[in-house]
Amino acid sequence: MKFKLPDLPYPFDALEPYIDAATMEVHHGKHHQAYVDNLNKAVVGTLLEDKPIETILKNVSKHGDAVRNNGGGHYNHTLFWTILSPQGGGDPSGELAMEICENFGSIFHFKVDFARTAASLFGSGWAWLYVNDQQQLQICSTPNQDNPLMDTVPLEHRGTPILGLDVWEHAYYLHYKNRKHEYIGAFWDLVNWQEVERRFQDAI
Ligand code: MN3
Repeated sequence: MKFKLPDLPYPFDALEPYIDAATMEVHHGKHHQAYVDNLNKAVVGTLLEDKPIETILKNVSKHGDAVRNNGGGHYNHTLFWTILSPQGGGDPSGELAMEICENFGSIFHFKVDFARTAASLFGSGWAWLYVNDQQQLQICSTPNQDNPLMDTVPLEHRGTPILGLDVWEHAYYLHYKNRKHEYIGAFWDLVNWQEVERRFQDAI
């Protein structure tokens, strides 16, 4: 099988108390595994088997819903695990911090904008910080397992994601129940800004 579930870079309980071990175990071992399995089923015997996931998503309009939903699910969760860390939290620094301040006014305003975007998403989806074609940092949300790489999202929301927050109920419901705002607030205590900075440098 071409696509594989990546190992989590930390134990299931490493993100407690912000994200509980039971949620991480189901989220990684069941939900992400299912996206990988269903993506493999959708691409087996096709030319897509040999393409990187990013390339597939950039042309996803040419493929079916199974590739869009499961390819997006695989890419999004793979990114998500890496931008969380038990040593995360605090604020970004360096060039990323300067760019965030330039685009959003301050780190604080960026966090408020991002959290508002995540909280106001109706139904399942993701909030993103991404670099657009003009090399600007932007915030958007996407429904389901879509993301800014996909040629199916509106042009103004396209780019390279560098930070993403899963706001599907499966990401928080066991621990937070309907308290989505608390989950979004706790996210900031886990963000691995070094990894976000690395992705930012790759994107520009
Ligand atoms: Mn998820």
